[in-house]
Parts: sequence; structure tokens; C-alpha cells
Amino acid sequence: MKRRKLLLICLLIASALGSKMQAQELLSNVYGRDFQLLNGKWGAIVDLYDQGRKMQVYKNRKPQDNKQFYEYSFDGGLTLNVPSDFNSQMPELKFYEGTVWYGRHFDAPQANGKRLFLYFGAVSYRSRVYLNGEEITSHEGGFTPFQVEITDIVKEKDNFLTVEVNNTRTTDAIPAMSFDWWNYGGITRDVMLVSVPQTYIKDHFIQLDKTQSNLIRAKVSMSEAKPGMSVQLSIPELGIQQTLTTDANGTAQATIKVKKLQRWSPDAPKLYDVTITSNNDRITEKIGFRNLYVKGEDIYLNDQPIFLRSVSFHEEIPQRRGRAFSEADATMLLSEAKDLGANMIRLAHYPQNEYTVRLAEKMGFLLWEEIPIWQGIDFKNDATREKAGRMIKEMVMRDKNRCSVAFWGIANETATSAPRNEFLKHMKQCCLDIDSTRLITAAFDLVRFNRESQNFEMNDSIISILDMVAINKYMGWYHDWPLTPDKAIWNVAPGKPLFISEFGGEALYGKHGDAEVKSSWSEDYQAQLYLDNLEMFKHIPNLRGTSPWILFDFRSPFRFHPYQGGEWNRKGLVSDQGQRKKAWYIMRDYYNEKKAGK
Ligand code: GCB
Repeated sequence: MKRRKLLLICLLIASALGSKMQAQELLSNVYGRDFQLLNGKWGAIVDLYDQGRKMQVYKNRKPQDNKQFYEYSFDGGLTLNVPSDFNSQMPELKFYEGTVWYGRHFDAPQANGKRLFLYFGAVSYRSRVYLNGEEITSHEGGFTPFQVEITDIVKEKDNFLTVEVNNTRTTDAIPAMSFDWWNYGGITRDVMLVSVPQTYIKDHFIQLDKTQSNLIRAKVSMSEAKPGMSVQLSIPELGIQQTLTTDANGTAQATIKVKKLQRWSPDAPKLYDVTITSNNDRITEKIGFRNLYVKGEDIYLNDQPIFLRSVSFHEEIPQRRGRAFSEADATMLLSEAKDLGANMIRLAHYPQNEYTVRLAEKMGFLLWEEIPIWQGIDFKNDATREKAGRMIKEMVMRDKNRCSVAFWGIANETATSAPRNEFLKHMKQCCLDIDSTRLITAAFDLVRFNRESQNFEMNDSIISILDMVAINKYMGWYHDWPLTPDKAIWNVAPGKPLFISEFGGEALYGKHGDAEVKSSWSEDYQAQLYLDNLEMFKHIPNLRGTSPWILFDFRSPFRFHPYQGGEWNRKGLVSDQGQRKKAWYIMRDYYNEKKAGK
């Protein structure tokens, strides 16, 4: 009997902890709400031996008498900028992987009668959040937002907020143990204190019908599951002012006919001011409207077949050797892509910050977004699958109103296996649960040259679940040419649009050398490689887009040749110092020709 009682108590404690730990459903469009930024200098403690939790660092205690002492203090110690990764802020932290504690005080004057949420744009990779000495939430995943409501525990004055951040790689994580970039740790994106009324607009999803150009579909969810509440949707420029009424779940839906809509496209990235108003809440957004679908081997944007002139970049400012996190950073990365003639960005290899996503939309880029399912993922591990599902949902929740987002990418370079297939099907389903309108894709490195048929081919049944098949293929770099590029015929995923999601080779800016010798690390070799690949692309009948790897040289402890300057991947079309290599111009000319319809 005693034992049963104990078990019951344990279960109760576990379930209480479990619910406390649950990341809460995300508020959509936080930047369109009332918020206060908790950015700036935070106190920091580097906790290599993981002693902080035992020492209750998060209590931020000070000696109260002449017997007490604490062997830690945020006051008078290290300070770190938030947002920003910690690795780039001190030479000693350059390759640090472990725990860092962040702490700061804040006031919450807006508390009166409002509900308050702490919203973290991203913390890399694991985090536990403590407010006034109590743990209030935890999160895993370095590139997606999470939030926690603090209405009942926050004080108007002098709160102490602590975040325990850990970026140690583990086999069950996403990404897992090794990958080709440096995974900066820290509070890498904005921290916000968002205030909303008691009953607030929790979520909205407003977009043009997938195929019809005169139908806007709107869905608004209130925080309370109550029928009969009114919600106004207004898009003044389109003369839309519509009242929607919630159902028993607190969700209101409408299909609205529009006239004279200017659809969003990379050439004319028109966005409309949208306002949603409820009894006492109001949020504003800029939303674009476009149709996007696949028919046969073509991708149609606004009923016109489109060729995707894409490029990739990591969320990194190479000159600064740190994570990109601001609008200025986004401007730097995207302007270079614009000059290249790109109309799409494959955001590699994880959801990047909202500044980048929103600016890309404003500047006229389609987007491919993915979570870091990058080789080496433990597909057999249920916990990993559950984690990946949550991550991909956080990504879709955050960006589903961005009309620029054309693709949800569900994986990069995975080997064929039954558990992998189940995992990827689950990823697709997680996207569809929230958004059934985007095109689903994944990148594969499984195309091989078949000596018998003399064709490039791929055999992987998982492609049947995809709208577009994407191929990473490093001809001339990881793979030698089995025949001349003009004879390289592809027979891959016929009947579907095919996208070259990566190709390229390494070169040091300013280094000249033999265009035949890979280890010349020369711009000349890289330039010839690009010319050869562009020649091969002419023989891919269902090719509907290309994305060279990569726009900028990026840091990666995956490789360490001194020529590359240590931990650098030099496949950039642009060097870490912003200099354009020869291949940049080749790609720019190719994209100009494609733009001109050649
Ligand atoms: C790939 C990966 C990418 C790497 C690239 C390379 O296939 O998807 O993350 O950085 O190759 O440079 O090897």
C-alpha cells in the first residue's frame, strides 16, 4: 500500500514537471504585438563542469550574513551580448561547447491586467529558463522559437531571469554529432517580453488559395475556446473589412473574394497591410498573396512556370565569425544574393532568424526552409523523431504567413532505410498538420552514374512523397566526371520537378592555379567546375532550379586544411571578407540568362 502511494506521488510530481516543461504553443507574429526587448548585456557564467544547477546559480543569491558565501556571481563578472552567440564574443570561447549561464534583471511595468509571455527567438541548443529562482520552462533545438507564460509569477519590479544554455553535441540531437558548419551556442536571437490581453488572438493564417487568384483564405484562433466571438480582418488596400465569428474551438474562418489583387512575386514583392482585431486585441502584419503549385514537372508561381535561381547561405557573418541575428546582417546576406540574380534562397540548413525571412520576402526571394536533419540523425530513436517533429512544427508555426516560403525541406542527405522513411513521412505530416499548402521537398546525395545506361540515376522510393526532388551533386569535386559534361544525361525523378540543391567546389579568393587540379584550391579550378556543371544542367530534362553551394565561405570544424585557413569551408562564391570569386560572375551570368528566359 505504502509503495503504491509513493508511486502515485512520484507520478503526480513527474506529470507536474512534464507539463511545466512543455513548450507552449507559439504566439504567431510576435513582432506585430506589444513587446519589450530583453536584449542587451546579460551577466554570464561559463560552467564547463556543469556545477551551476547544483549550486542553484539561478537563485542569484548574495551572502546575507558573515557566514554565508556563494562561489558564483553574475555581478561583476563576464557579460555577453544578447542576441549573439557566445563563441564569437571571447577568444576563449571560440570552440566552446558546454554550459553558459545567462542572467539579468528586468522590470515588467506592463503587467497590469495583461498576460505576459517570455519569447525566445532561438537559444542554441538546449536551454532551461528560470524566473526569480524557479525553473519555468526548457527547450531543445537551436533555431526555432519558444515561449512561456509568466503572468502569474512575474513582478512589476526587479525580476531575475536566468537562462542555462548548453550547446554540447549529442547523438540524439538535431543536428547530431558532426556536420559541416560551426554550430554557435548562446542566446542567438531576440528575447522578448510580449504582452497580450486576457483573451488574445493566438494565431492567424491568411493566404491566397493554392490555385485560385481571387480567393483569400483566413483562419484566426483566439486563446479561449469559446464560440460566438467576433474578429475583424481588414486589408484596407483591397477594400476588405470582414467580421468573422469563432466556433466552439475559438477559431474563426472565412474565404474572401478579392478583386484587383496584385500578387506577390520575386519581381514585384507586393505586401499588404493586414490587421486583425478582436474585442480587445489587435495585431498587424504585412502579408503577400500568391499562388504556388506543381503540375507535372513544372513549378507554377502565379500560374507561370518558374525556374528557381537559388543560392544558400548559413546564418553567419563570415567577416565577424559569428551568427547573423539582426536586420543589418540580413541585409548584408540578402543583398549579395540579389546581386547574383537569385530569386530564391535555400536557408541552409536550419530555420534562420525572422529578420532574414521577413526581409527576404520584402526583397523578393522565394524561400526554402528546413530543420537541421543533416546526415547522421538517429532515425530509429523515437525521442529524436518526436523532437524533430516539434522543431519542424515550430518552424511552420512561425513562418506559415510568409508567402515567400515556397518549400518546407524535410531532410538533407539521408540514406535509404525503413526507419528513415518513417521518420521523413512523419516530418511531412507535421508540416501538413499546420499547413497543407506549401511544397514539400528534401535534398539527397544519392544520384549515381550508371555505367550500363550511361545515365545519372537515383533509386529511393521516398521521393514519391515529395512535390519537388532536390539533389546535392558535387560533380568535379567529390565526384570525378565519368564522361564529359556535355554527355552527362540525367534520368532522375522523371515526372517531378528536379532541383539541384547543392553543387560546387573549394577555392581561396585570389588564389590562381591549375584549372585541372583540385588541390590547387584555386579560383580557376572552381570557375571551370562551375562551367562544367552548368553545361551538365542542360541535360537534366526536368531541371527547374539550381542552388550553388554556397554564397559565402563559412566556418566549419569539419575540415582543417591550412590553405583553407583552418576551420573553413571555402566553397563560397564570395570569400569570408566579401570578395567575389570568379565563379560568382559565372553564376551571375547564368542567372541573368535564365532571367531573360534563355
Ligand atoms: C553537402 C552538405 C553541406 C556541406 C557540403 C560540402 O552535401 O549538404 O552541408 O557543407 O556538402 O561542402 O561538403
